[in-house]
Amino acid sequence: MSTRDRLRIAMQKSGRLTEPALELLNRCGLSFRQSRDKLFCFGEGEPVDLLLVRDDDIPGLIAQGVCDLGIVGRNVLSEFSLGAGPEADLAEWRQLGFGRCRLSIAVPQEMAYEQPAQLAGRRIATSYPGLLGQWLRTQGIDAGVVTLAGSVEIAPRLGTADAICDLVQSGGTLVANQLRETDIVLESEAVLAGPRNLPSDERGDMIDLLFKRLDGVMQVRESRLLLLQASRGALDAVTRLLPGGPQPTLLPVAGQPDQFMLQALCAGEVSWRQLEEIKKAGAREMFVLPVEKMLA
Ligand code: PRT
Ligand code: ZN
Repeated sequence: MSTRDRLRIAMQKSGRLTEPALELLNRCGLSFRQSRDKLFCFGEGEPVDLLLVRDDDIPGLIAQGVCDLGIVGRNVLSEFSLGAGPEADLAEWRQLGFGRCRLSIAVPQEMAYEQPAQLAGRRIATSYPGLLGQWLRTQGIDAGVVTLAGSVEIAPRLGTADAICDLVQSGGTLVANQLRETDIVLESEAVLAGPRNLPSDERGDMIDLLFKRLDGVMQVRESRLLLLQASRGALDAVTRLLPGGPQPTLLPVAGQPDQFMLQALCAGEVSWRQLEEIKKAGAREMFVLPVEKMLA
């Protein structure tokens, strides 16, 4: 196989998305040789390699065809797509459930802010001029956009802006800078990005396989398998209390014709309280197990 027969995925070299992205790829059965501080990681087993770069470079590397896919925040991907021409047609192929944050407008705490219209004629500092500009247009607001590469949150105190548009997670940074979040411009999380038209060769097959594994991993990530025993008479009451998920499976218990083993896939955590309720309805021998893999 020549190098380009192998799939190449771009991901952040060192930052918030690095650990969870690697963990997710590992869960998809991909492992890599070479230490993480190197630029390139060679895939062992499957023909999938990693390119470790700054997150801001990831959409461009996909658009240029240097990488087939990339793991990047929606904020970075959308900002790139707004700035790039139509020839760079990138798609968000999967949402990955980590790196969650929001791109928000924030104003000084003392400002009597009630609605976006009050931003008209003001200067808003941001590292996301494309996304902010788009939001301002949809709101019909004419405001000044001050583009900064970093430290956006101190702009109002420095007097270089009246408000900011920046990423927020816990909100701690805003509070520390006497700012208040007012409007959400974009909800973000890490996504698997790629060209809208995926290759149809061996790399395309590998992408298909990766998507299927990812779907399995994402589906079971929060899932729990609930196992319990109940008598025939209690089955209805017990089943009614089961938290979500598809129909449970019933198995007979050898030598006890009135007893059943019930197995149910639950979409999320099963709490102690839920278990206690199900037990009250007649269940015994209850187990809650994490689900590691699933292939539909
Ligand atoms: O070196 P490189 O360019 O690759 O890294 P980077 O510094 O640009 O990125 P990094 O690692 O900080 O973030 C990577 C991605 O993580 C972002 O593009 C987002 O998609 C996502 N993410 C999730 C966040 C946050 N949460 C986050 N809280 N990115 C940045 N922040 C910053 C934010 O800019 C602000 O300064 O954290 C501060 C706010 O956090 P709270 O918790 O105080 O609200
Ligand atoms: Zn960056």
